[in-house]
Amino acid sequence: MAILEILQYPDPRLHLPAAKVDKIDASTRQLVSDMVETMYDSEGIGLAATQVNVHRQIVVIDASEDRSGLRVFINPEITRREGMALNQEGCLSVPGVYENVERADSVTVTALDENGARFTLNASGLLATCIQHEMDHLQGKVFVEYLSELKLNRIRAKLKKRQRKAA
Ligand code: QAP
Ligand code: CO
Repeated sequence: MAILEILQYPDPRLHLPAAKVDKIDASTRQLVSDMVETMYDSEGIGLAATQVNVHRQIVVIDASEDRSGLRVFINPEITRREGMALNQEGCLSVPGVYENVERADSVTVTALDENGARFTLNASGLLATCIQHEMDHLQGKVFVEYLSELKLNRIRAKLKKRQRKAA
């Protein structure tokens, strides 16, 4: 087990697209378990492999209150989207920034689990939001890129200032 380093926006590696996983083997399962540990350690509800600089289609999510709802999605695909909802989002790669994003209110997703078994899940609310947010990461998209240029520039300036202070 290991805590992995999470790329921080605007790291250009956050924009690399993730390739499909073609074989789920011991090293895939090791990565999944490290991602789970990293997500829980940083008190996140979701983490995409892109954020730990692994450009493969793997997402881990636990959107439950009591950290009992862990789900692993390998090669996820959304097969149904319904309704629209505006919800506040955050991101472990953009710490301290929380903004409203409009997304589908409910989705159906099909994916493989860490044992290679295919499953289909109907999700709504926070879980649906999180699935869409994490799947965006696999395509190289970060949630702040849905915001206006004005807001995005303010966020970039804030993050730069913070990175200067940390250095
Ligand atoms: C994505 O994000 C998400 O700024 C997962 O200081 C979030 O786990 C989808 C976090 C909300 C839908 C709704 C963010 C932790 C965690 C921070 C996260 C922070 C510490 C973000
Ligand atoms: Co994120």
